Amino acid sequence: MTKKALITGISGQDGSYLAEYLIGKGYEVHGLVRRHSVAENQDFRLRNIRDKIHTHYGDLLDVPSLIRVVTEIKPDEIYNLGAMSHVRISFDMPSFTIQTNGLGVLNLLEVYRNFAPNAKFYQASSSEMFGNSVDEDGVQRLTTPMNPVSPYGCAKLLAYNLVRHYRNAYGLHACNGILFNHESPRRGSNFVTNKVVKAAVEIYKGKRSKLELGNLDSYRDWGHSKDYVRAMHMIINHEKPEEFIVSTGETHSVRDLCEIVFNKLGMDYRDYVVQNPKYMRPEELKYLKGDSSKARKTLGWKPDYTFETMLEEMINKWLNKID
Ligand code: F7E
Repeated sequence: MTKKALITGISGQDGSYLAEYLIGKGYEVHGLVRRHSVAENQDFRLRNIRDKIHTHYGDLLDVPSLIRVVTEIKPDEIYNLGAMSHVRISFDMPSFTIQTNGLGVLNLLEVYRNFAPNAKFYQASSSEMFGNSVDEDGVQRLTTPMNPVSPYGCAKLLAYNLVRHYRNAYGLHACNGILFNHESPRRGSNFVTNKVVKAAVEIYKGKRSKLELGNLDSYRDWGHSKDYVRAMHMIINHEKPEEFIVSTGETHSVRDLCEIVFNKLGMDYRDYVVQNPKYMRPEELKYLKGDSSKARKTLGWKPDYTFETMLEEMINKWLNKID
């Protein structure tokens, strides 16, 4: 029988890649979308698969919409990717962030437990939950304490714990993927990778002369979204619902990122990049490097992209897009 998947956040970077991946695996794919005043902006990442998926209006904070969608679809797998996903903006909108990323998950778990308890549930947990905790060997792993440093991280930690609690209390197949940063040509252009790549290409094409950034000395473990949505499907279909870290195990500073991207276009980032305090965070997560050995050993997952091949794909997208 055809399996049915429900993806909240289907119009985002991960949602759109996951939908494509599941279609390729023969799933009937449904997605929850929020109403947007510019209808074209609602599903532009889904333009290649619009006629292959089913979208439903709803919101994680609108319980009746969740009940309607879950009872109508009767999903076999629920992927909760819907969130306010921008860490710096979470300082500007702390209440909305806590509601959507924390209470919204509770709402979905309640609807899942009451209306589709035989389904499997995947929660998009985040390395932002670790905050500035790092083990002595310079790595975050499943046993590393979680001390979030942003409203976003605090809300994600609440959701992570709720998922574990619902699994233990009600015997549900609910699991967490703790994903480190993951990027692609579909990444929003206010996240640092795509912001740097887009600006570098614009500078290269003579469209602008400066790039304003915040902290250049924070380190991130950056993978590719396409590799990470494959991991989501493996995690939810693992025989036991558990926690898994998904990461490359490599870390780079924002400065390294600038150097590599500008170099690939034959330029020196120091001639163009300036700092603007506007992009700094009240509390910064300084360093991420994840240990994904459990996912690699237990699930057989490994990334196909390297940091460099991912950046090349992103550069080529902007080179083709900008005249
Ligand atoms: O920042 C620094 C910034 O906004 C990365 C989300 O997917 O990954 C993502 O969160 C680093 C930070 O991602 C600018 O301070 C410097 O240290 O690309 P980002 P993020 O905050 O790490 C986690 C795992 C998630 O779960 C989130 O949903 O880059 N940085 N200058 C800057 N960042 C931005 N955005 N803009 C700058 O101008």
